[in-house]
Amino acid sequence: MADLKALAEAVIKGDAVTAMKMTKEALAEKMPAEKILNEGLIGGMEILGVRFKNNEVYIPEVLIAARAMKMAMQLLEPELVKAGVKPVGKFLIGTVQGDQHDIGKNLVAMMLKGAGFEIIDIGIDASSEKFIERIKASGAHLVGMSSLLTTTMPNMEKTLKAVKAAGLSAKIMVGGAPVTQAFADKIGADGYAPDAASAVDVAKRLIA
Ligand code: B1M
Repeated sequence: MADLKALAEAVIKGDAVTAMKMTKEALAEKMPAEKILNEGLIGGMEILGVRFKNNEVYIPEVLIAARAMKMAMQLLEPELVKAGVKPVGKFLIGTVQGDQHDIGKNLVAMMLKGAGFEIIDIGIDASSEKFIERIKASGAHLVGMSSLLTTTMPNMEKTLKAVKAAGLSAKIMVGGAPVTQAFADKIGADGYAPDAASAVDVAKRLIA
């Protein structure tokens, strides 16, 4: 019988080979893909998210774990599609116009993916028009904007206003090193998170 706790542990350790082997074994035993995803892969990322928040692990560990999860996910995805398992929600994320920093954004995207969200990553230097076009095309429920420069923070407000003016109902979350809760409140964002692990909590709250 597949041991999903051991699978979660392999994800936490970033041991992609073991995570893939265990995922294959669990699928061969006809264990439902959703159970493998929730208790094994997402279970591991959840534990890692708490450790990251508590500064018990750091960015490299999270990146390695996310890679292990991604590789095991590739095995699960066809089964999840067959079983009609829906993602927790669609989360569109990008770095705002004028800003090329994407390490934090990618980390947030990985943690959200680890929590079961479908991620639509529109990359860096994304204009308001690009956000709107891609929100419409994807039907995203949540939109995340990242900014690392004080000079690009105003583009968060610009994009947020443009999204609302376009009549889109997606909830908007902001983050990035210079962004604060006070700034998020000032521009009327629905949510703010200081780090990738908290971003998962905020996204889950906004989608609930
Ligand atoms: Co840039 N840079 N940079 N840079 N860079 C900073 C941000 C800076 C603070 C350095 C400094 O001066 N001390 C400074 C900004 C100053 C300011 O605005 N107040 C700065 C500058 C000035 C610049 C340039 C203008 C430099 C120049 O060319 N003169 C230029 C701008 C380019 C542009 O964007 N147009 C520039 C360029 C670059 C590189 C390309 C060289 C490179 C980026 C590579 C890349 O991202 N692919 C780079 C880097 C690496 C940095 C530093 C060193 C590191 C940023 C980083 O990746 N941190 C940074 C200095 C520093 O922070 N020590 C600096 C790690 C990352 C995991 O953290 O992104 O904060 P962070 O993400 C966190 C949280 O903020 C949060 O979760 C993440 C994980 O916990 N978070 C969210 C992020 N997005 C979120 C979204 C959410 C929720 C949470 O919801 C949607």
